Amino acid sequence: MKRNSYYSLISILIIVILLVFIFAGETLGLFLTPTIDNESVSADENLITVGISQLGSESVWRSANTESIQKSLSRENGYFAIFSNARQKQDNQIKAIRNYISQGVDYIVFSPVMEDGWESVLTEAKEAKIPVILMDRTVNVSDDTLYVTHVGSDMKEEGIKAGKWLESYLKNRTFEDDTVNIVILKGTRGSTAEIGRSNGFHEISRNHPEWKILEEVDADFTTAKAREEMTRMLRKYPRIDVLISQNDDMTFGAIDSFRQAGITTGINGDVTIVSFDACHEALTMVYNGVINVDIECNPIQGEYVSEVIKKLENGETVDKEYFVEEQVFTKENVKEALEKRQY
Ligand code: GYE
Repeated sequence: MKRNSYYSLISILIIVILLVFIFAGETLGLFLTPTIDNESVSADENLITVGISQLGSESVWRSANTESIQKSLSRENGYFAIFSNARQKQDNQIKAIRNYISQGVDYIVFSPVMEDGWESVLTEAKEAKIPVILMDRTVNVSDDTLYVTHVGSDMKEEGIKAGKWLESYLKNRTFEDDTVNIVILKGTRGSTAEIGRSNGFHEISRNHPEWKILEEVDADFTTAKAREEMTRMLRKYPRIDVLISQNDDMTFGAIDSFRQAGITTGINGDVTIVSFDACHEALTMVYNGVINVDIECNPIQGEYVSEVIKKLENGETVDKEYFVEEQVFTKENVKEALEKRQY
């Protein structure tokens, strides 16, 4: 008898420990596999179930994008959203999407870390009749019926804007040997943001034989990687005139390296900086003249995604692509945007 109660006490303890572990794991997001709380779904069948696969949390932009989609697809707005973070790994995204398919969600919203490699998993979603909405970045697939729509930015246009700004800025400036030495910090290789911004910029740089692109290097959209790469490039190249940095987080890393090397940036500085995203911290630097120009990329895409879902729910047709609105910020026009910027 005594022995029995000893065993049941031990079993209860084990169960409690397991439960605490599972609960803590879920809360901290340690388990990648998203779970649907079936009870809550069936308790309110009017909720639209959406599986969201975010690609990571590499930048300020990304956090704002995550907040936007979570806010828009809230319970109050009629959604039951399940979220997973792929930590910049395509495999994790594929796993998350497969999970959503097997759990039979109503919609899948995902931000693909890179463009290639989605044919199989998207075919599985299509066969399961689950509409897929691409947010932020897009995919490269031969059959575009594998997704319903793409809500995001015109990344190529952003690259063109950067090139055009530089073109007019350099018009009345002279450089040693008449060449402008440029380095480019690129985002995650093969991602829409990297491809679009690079292609757009090159469309303009192609017309300028005097623009000498010393190096284009992948710094994965992160501050740490950019700091490392910029420090390396500063040792290698005696004179860098322009930095094109494909997001603000990388710009911050590069500025750290310039400062360490005693090099000034921005208006009247040694290096002209063209950045992308336009988050609050970077816009402050534009205002202070440390960054010359910031090409906005708008992460507030949740409302657009929600609108698309509501349309689909009503049986309406949707466009294949929705672009968010974006501007170009320099010291001259940044003040107002800076005051309003939430991220
Ligand atoms: O510019 C960068 C982020 O895909 C547009 O991804 C997005 C980019 C954004 O990490 O900061």
